Amino acid sequence: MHPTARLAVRSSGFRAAAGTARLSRFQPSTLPRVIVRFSSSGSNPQYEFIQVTEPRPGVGQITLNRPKALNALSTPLITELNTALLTFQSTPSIRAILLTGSQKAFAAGADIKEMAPLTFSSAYLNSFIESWSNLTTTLKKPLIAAVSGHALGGGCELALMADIIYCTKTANFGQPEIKLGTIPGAGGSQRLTRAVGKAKAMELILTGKSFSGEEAEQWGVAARAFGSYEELMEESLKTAETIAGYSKVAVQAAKEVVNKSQELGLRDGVEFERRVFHALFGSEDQKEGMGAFGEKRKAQWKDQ
Ligand code: CO8
Repeated sequence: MHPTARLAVRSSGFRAAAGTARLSRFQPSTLPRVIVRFSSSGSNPQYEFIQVTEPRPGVGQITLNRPKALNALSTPLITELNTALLTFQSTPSIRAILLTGSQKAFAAGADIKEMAPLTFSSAYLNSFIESWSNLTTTLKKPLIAAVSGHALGGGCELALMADIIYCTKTANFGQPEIKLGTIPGAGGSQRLTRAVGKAKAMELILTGKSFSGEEAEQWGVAARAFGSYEELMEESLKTAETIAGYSKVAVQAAKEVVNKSQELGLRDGVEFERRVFHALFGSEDQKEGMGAFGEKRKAQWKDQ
């Protein structure tokens, strides 16, 4: 195990048991199974390919940490990522999550060396990469991807699964699978197309050409692009902290309604939004938020 990568989750509030209980849904079944190690007390997961920290109050950070392979997304790495996300999801003190890589690479794609020998029947029968989607379907807390350097193939797709992408202007996004004789397999053809429109997505996916962080911001793939890596990380943390400072109930509802816009037609989407909006009048935090405004004081969220 890489010595610097073995970083236990810091928060004493982390409940590995909760993660373990739900782990089975996250186990990719295709390639060698990874048993995520737990500390001797049995409470804190130990990771080899990611680092997990709590850099700000309420903010959980996952840093992809496979530097020699530019954070190529192997099955063991994805297994650890899913475990860490589940742990954050079930940890009450975590209210927003930041996912990042290194300055050089967010992730240079799915692990080509792992995929090279796969056969159709094993990929198909074992639902290869299906577990990647758990990230989007199970995670209710907001996820910010801070992208510097390469975000290619599966790396670009992983970033696109986040709720917000921040990047450096020089970040290198792309779906180069066509150059490898294959196509995006973790949602790239769908999410990139929704983000940039059919013409641009078709050009990018058919040519495998990269696009910069600056372009990602201009095209609406990234919310913001920054001039330096340091600025990217600082602003990403600030945004995560801002979100972590709001009512959990409202934040989860906001994420849910925005995500529905990607699946529903406008009329159904607006109807869904109104239903959730009405429901929030039943929350204590709506009373607290509007009451605090009237009393000119800071709201004290109860997450109720
Ligand atoms: N998989 C495995 N290893 C990789 C990958 C990768 N995707 N990318 C880089 N590496 C490894 C290299 O093999 C090299 O290892 P070694 O030193 O042992 O030879 C090391 O990382 C450093 O790489 P380079 O020497 O190539 O570094 P450079 O700075 O010269 O180049 C690049 C950086 C441009 C990023 C280059 O490494 C590259 O082109 N990488 C491949 C990018 C790519 O094609 N990504 C798409 C992969 S396919 C994919 O993601 C399909 C997604 C399908 C759904 C998800 C399924 C899980």
